Amino acid sequence: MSETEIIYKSVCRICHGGCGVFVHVKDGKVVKVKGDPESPLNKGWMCVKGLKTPEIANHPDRLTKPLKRIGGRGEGKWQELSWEDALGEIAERLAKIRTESGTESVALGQGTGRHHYMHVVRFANALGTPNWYEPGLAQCFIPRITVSNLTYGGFVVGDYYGEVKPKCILFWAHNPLVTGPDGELAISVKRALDSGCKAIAVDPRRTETAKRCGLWLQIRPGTDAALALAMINVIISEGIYDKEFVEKWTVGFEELKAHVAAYTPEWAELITTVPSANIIEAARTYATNKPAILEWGLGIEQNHNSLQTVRALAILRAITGNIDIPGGDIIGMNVIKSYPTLKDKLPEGMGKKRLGGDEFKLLGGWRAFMPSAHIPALFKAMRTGDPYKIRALLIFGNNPLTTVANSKEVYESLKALELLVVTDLFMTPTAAIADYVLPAAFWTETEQVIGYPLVVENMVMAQNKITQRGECRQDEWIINELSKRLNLPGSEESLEDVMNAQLEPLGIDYKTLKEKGFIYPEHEYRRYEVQGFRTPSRKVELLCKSLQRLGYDTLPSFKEPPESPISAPDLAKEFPNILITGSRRAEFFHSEHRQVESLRKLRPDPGVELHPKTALKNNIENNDWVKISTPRGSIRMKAIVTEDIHPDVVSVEHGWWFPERQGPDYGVFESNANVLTNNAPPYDSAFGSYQLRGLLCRVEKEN
Ligand SMILES: Nc1nc2c(c(=O)[nH]1)N[C@H]1C(S)=C(S)[C@@H](COP(=O)(O)OP(=O)(O)OC[C@H]3O[C@@H](n4cnc5c(=O)[nH]c(N)nc54)[C@H](O)[C@@H]3O)O[C@H]1N2
Ligand SMILES: Nc1nc2c(c(=O)[nH]1)N[C@H]1C(S)=C(S)[C@@H](COP(=O)(O)OP(=O)(O)OC[C@H]3O[C@@H](n4cnc5c(=O)[nH]c(N)nc54)[C@H](O)[C@@H]3O)O[C@H]1N2
Ligand code: SF4
Ligand SMILES: [Mo]
Repeated sequence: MSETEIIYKSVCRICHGGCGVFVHVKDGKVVKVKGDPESPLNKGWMCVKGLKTPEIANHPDRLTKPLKRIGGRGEGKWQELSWEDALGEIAERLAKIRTESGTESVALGQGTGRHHYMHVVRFANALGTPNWYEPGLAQCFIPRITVSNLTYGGFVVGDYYGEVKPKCILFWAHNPLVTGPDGELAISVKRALDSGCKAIAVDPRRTETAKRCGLWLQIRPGTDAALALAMINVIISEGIYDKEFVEKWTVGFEELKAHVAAYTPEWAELITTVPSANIIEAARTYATNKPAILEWGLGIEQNHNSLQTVRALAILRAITGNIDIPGGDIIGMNVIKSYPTLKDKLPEGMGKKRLGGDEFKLLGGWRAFMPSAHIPALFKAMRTGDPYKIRALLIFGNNPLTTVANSKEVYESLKALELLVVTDLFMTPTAAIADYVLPAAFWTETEQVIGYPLVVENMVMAQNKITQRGECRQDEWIINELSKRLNLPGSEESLEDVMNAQLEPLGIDYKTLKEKGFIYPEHEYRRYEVQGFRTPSRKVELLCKSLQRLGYDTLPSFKEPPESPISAPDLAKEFPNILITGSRRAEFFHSEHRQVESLRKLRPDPGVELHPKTALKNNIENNDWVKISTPRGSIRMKAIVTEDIHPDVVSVEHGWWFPERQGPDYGVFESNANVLTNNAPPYDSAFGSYQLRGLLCRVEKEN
């Protein structure tokens, strides 16, 4: 007999999200989701992916049982086994490797900020390995978080939620109308733009967001530091900075002023291709329309100068006095306790063994926000055993064959492992070459405390376990079960214990939070007036002495991208266009959702955007299949010829593979952006960021 429909309150987590939702369940299955009009964030709105929750949750291709490889690696022969057997065997093999080669020879991998993110870090510490990675980090968010901490003593996000609305938004390498939420939701940004605030976009593409902006600075990729320095120059030389804030609350202004004197808009025009008149207009608009939000995105981090690029942008906010004011960029209140990552459990001396940690101090050194391994060093150690062999890798929600630079080398690295365990929702090209594949729970099947907006945790929400699919388990459970079998510290604490500990400062437990749905304390603006900024000088550090102590420049500067028409003119004869990769699309999250029919229908084929000038030169027409090549390799995609892109730039989507094709590779090398990208040096000197944007490429019509 069919049950009646039950409606639960929860929070969608297909992306970094925080959309409050109602989940309709019938006969144990999600049948519908709807936005919750009472959620302070989305007020009833949901994006196209979120609305497809039932199709994803109930997808016939979901993994539902633990699998063990029985044929050769990648042969596609699997045996189903019980959790008990799978976890027992994996634990036994891990114990053996740890005893023989030390725990540093076991690595952990994960993807972008999903529910289990901090639990994987906790697992690494409890296990005693310094080697965990995430394909974002150096290329995504760690520069922004670290620089915010160094400069202002806390991470900032745009204040869309208070009574005062922004008068100006500067969207820098960020397209939140498609990619939100990273600290904002697409809908909050849309509302702010609808209210008529001024808006500026810095992007080589005229994105959905840039189309809503009065001013679009069409920048040459990888040159953002030059543009930001020139805007600082204009704001200081025209005296339109916030004098009172600068005098009272910053250090290093005179040094900054002298430093940027040479960085004129004319200087920057030659580097960035943005006309100097537009640079001046952008600087004036941003500095004189207060409060203003500076929305920064990924394009400023996927290059070899990420530290100083991000620093230059951080300084723009401070000299215009937009920090922690209503309608500006606010500093997070972190209303919950930080996740108990057991960092004191990492054995002494292990930090020193972290691959790449010595060289990239702000990624893997002791001053790093969340120390992790440098991906090129880690994958090299899998392949070559230099400086020591990585023998095992446990992956929780990551498809590195699609999301780590230089896919072919990633493949060689993974194949060289003795033990590869992948936990995922679906069989992927990465999972297909694993030894064990474990079925993960989807968001409607998990419990979690969510601090939102990301990193600053001003609001707190509960995600609710509503359904159960097959034998799927949430990653935290899998980690806890392995921890118990390995007798690791912390294994006596359940996930609920951990969540309750996080909620302590709010005086509630997880069960109560679930009933309430969310807690949204009012933001306390300008707390620095009482307690100062959480930096060594208690002020905003325009000049950052902590960086000097680590051997990095205290003031930002520009560096020409290493593979550009200017720095590599000979290579540019063969590869005349500038490549950017990974601009997001609304219907997919990274390499996910290609098997979700209704979403795939919206985007059946991988796309490459190019300018009509490039198309004409190469005899390419809209919708033609084209070959895109770099010195690393070639891929194929369908041409999207558009005026909405810098004439020299070619933009390829990332994350493409074809679940409908045969395993083990599912066509993963055919249209995968990371066949083109480079994981070789030079890297950013502090974070080790490699370049996913601003490389050289060539496009040709396919025969
Ligand atoms: N739908 C969807 N949403 C997502 C994701 C997804 O996969 N799908 N991924 C999530 C994740 S993990 C992240 S990190 C965020 C990323 O979100 P965003 O930061 O908004 O990132 P992108 O769309 O990757 O890039 C933003 C813009 O940077 C531009 N760009 C490229 N190179 C440069 C450059 O050198 N300089 C400048 N100024 N601009 C440049 C691109 O043209 C693009 O329009 O999105 C998150 N949200
Ligand atoms: N060329 C290029 N490469 C990029 C980028 C770019 O712009 N250009 N962007 C980079 C950035 S910013 C990021 S953050 C990374 C993102 O990279 P990843 O987060 O690694 O993204 P995916 O490759 O989609 O891997 C996610 C896998 O996790 C699975 N999954 C989803 N939810 C869960 C869950 O709850 N548990 C488990 N166990 N699995 C789950 C999905 O099915 C999917 O197979 O990509 C990076 N790679
Ligand atoms: S924006 Fe993110 S959280 Fe909101 S509905 Fe879409 S996928 Fe879900
Ligand atoms: Mo990311």
